[in-house]
Amino acid sequence: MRKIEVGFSPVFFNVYDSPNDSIVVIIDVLRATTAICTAFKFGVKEIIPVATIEEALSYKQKGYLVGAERNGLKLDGFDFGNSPYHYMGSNIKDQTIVLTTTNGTQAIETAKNAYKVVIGAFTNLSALCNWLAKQDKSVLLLCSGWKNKLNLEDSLFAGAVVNEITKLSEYDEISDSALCAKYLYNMAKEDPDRFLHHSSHRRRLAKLNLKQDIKYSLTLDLTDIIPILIDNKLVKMKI
Ligand code: 3SL
Repeated sequence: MRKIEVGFSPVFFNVYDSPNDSIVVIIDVLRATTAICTAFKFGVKEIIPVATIEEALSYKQKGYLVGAERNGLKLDGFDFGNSPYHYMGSNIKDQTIVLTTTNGTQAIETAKNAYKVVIGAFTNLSALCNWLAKQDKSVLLLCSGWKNKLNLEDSLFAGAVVNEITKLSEYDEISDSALCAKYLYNMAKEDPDRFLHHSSHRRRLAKLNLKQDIKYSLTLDLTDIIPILIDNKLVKMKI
């Protein structure tokens, strides 16, 4: 039985039937999952997501390249923050990067024992949906939210995925959470940027002068790479 569910924040993970038996899509469009997709587009070999700053620091001390963000800001002493623009340089090609972010890498940690964990962003939407629709598995769209609270942009992206995959394939059950996200997306799809105008994280990033990150993160289909978690490392899925 193939179902589609949306977890509007990581705290919903265990609420769903057998989440560890589903494909879990981690969503943090502003900005962690967009930054991850960007790093793969620019040739990173693998990304090791870690939940804590202490873990990130210990990798840094071992000589790894490390991205670290809290509350939207790059942490001092690390190589990158969480802007997709930090992951566009030739310095990341074929490298291993360690990454910790406020919410996105926590959501990955929550879901790490699922059947498959993949990364979703507007920048890989079509590739992700085409792949999901071909899998004989239930899908849990897990929004990273903000400190365990729902946020609008991740919910919107979850709705975009529900919208697409239900056009491409038949699912046995589309949960109320999935319908809710889809209805939200259908209200917003003509102008997602405008729809998100009053959202809390958009305002937070705008205050930090990160409007170009928002614009980039809402751009569709810049890459067909789907990052997948294998042995606690994100790598480029072989399709
Ligand atoms: O929460 C996260 O993981 C980040 O995406 C937050 S921020 O966009 O870097 O502020």
